[in-house]
Amino acid sequence: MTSSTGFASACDADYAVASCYRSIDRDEGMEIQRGFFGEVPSLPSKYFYDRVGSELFDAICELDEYYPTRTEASIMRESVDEMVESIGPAGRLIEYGSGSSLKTRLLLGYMHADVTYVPVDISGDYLNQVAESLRRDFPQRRISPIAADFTRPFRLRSSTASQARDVVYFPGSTIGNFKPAFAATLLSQMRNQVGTGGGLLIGFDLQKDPAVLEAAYDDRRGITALFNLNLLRHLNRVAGGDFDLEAYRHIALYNEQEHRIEMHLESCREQAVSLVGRTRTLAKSERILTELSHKYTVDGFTEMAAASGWKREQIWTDANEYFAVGMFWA
Ligand code: AVJ
Repeated sequence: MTSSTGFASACDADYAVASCYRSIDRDEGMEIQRGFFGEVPSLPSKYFYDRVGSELFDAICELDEYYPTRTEASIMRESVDEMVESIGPAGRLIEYGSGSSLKTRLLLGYMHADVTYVPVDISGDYLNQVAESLRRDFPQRRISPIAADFTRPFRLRSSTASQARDVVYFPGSTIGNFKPAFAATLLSQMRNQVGTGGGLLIGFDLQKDPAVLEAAYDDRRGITALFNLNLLRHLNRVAGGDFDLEAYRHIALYNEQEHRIEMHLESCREQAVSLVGRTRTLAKSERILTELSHKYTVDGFTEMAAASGWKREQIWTDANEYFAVGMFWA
């Protein structure tokens, strides 16, 4: 099977190999090509989350420097009553990028019994593993996972609960990984998914001392560096890459203009790299952008949400104003 892009022909063998993993489709191949073979090479951060990457991220959440997860969890513990009160006897709680659903367990324990939990995650096998453990721990709760890439429109199963409202749950400041334009698109997609009267419970990281931010994305133990490098191992497996992980160095810098952390992998020497059937040369010290993590102000985020049709109901923050969780209605 040959195609104009040369993608299929070069990767048939890899594609066959990849099929025993979660194989990438043609669009994903094109997306990877556009990024990596662009002027400034970049790679989609969604490829952080294969099984190894998901487990490395769980380890990151335990790090002293990485404050977002524990800070958000403290806000949830503090205000879960108000949050579930606000959600009410909604039909479904739809979590985008659910991962380990660790943070969600608090909500699942307090929410109205009739609420169905719909975890959505790109890592299918990890998702089903987590869903099984949730069913064991919450036997009364309906749990209906969807393996999907939430950055692309996906269909929800038709809802049995007629009157009930749907609420999207998007914790962890994952919204920050998207440039403002795409973040606005995603917020609109969520709004269209739940419809008028639907809700959004979202966690977003707040602007703060750049030294605190850079430490959070470049921890002393080097776990974030492993998480970043694992992206290359995953792409070697599913997209015909031949990255030599020893030949890259992890970099995390705070961009004051754009109010965001930028993670890169820096090439330690001049080297040729093949990926999705094409090859490019990386110069010594040339950087591949692997993740953006935007940081917000409460008012700035409220404005962005309003532009996508969301009305702010309530914002909860921690005492240091490091992190915020917001409830919005469509
Ligand atoms: C899970 C995407 C929110 O951007 O803070 C953690 C991922 N990257 N350390 C973030 C991440 C580096 C994290 N999100």
